[in-house]
Amino acid sequence: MKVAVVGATGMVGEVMLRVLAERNFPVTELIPVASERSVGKTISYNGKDYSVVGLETAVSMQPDIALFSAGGGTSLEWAPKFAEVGTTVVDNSSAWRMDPTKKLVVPEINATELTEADKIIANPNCSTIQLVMALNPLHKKYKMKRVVVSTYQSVSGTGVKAVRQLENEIAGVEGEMAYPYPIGRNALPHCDVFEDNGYTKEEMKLAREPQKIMNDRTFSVSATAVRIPTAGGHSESVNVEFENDFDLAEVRQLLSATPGVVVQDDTANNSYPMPIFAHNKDEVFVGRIRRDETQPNTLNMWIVADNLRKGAATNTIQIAEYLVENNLV
Ligand code: A2P
Ligand code: 11C
Repeated sequence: MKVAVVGATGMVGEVMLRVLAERNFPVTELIPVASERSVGKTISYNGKDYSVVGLETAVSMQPDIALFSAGGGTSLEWAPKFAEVGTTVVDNSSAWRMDPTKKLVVPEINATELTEADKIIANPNCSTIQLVMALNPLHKKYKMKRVVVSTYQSVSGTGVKAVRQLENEIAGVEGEMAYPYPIGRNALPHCDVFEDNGYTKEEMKLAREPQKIMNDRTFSVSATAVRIPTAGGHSESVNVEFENDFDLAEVRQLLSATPGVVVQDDTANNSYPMPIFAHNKDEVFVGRIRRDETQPNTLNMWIVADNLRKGAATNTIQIAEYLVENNLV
């Protein structure tokens, strides 16, 4: 496969390159793509050096697959140009996610919806992916009515500038601010921009994307998204009300049997998911599984994943793997 990575010099793009190599994705030719500022820079992939090209050049090279993580604006403008020359785009931005003509895919849940005709495929938001990975098997069994989620999101979700802000604050040096306030020793109830309804965009992604991925509008999600001073790994406190009652041992079994999910739930030994454990891993970790004692059929749990891997690069590459394995590119 001739594979373009659009945003190859960015935080997610770098992880994409690493994950492609780790998973032995069948790359015959790699095309690293970034902005005009980076054209000519050298990128190393699988021990070989590659020169970064611009978008125009990349389109002219007609890749089989283009993995995009260069912001929504770039995706909106350039994904259709790649699709026109026959490239299948898997896009990690928010540009196409809620477009009714595009599929929004978490491979473990709905990859079977994909066909050869899908030329632009959307990768969900990081905090959505880890949430639906744990919700989907439980929904199938007990039927969800309502989910209330509060997130604890790492600065790497915002990008390089935010990682630098946190590092500068820890080092006690002045620098450029990614957030309106300090992030060290703080918690910002503010991820992405505010919408007219008082929620942030991040919160509305959590409300809308699960219904599309799970192809079910019978449940609803209410979210509060909070930025905390962790370097990598998003955590979520999740309260789920089901139509049917559940057995806690069975909940643990269902989650343990779900590919891509790991149950880490042994409170007697202080074992529960944390960003420091999830770092650099592809699995979604679930723990603190317990009954909400304030109302019937309701569960509390804690979900952690590496937002740059399963939340972004790995999920994108799993979609590409599915396309290749099923001869859809
Ligand atoms: P560049 O490094 O040349 O700016 P991050 O999410 O870490 O900020 O990275 C964004 C990625 O998207 C980088 O690889 C960046 O390239 C790339 N990018 C940003 N704007 C454009 C653009 N207009 N065209 C192509 N690539 C872009
Ligand atoms: C965050 N979830 O942690 C965001 C990052 O829509 O792809 C990814 C934004 C997106 O801030």
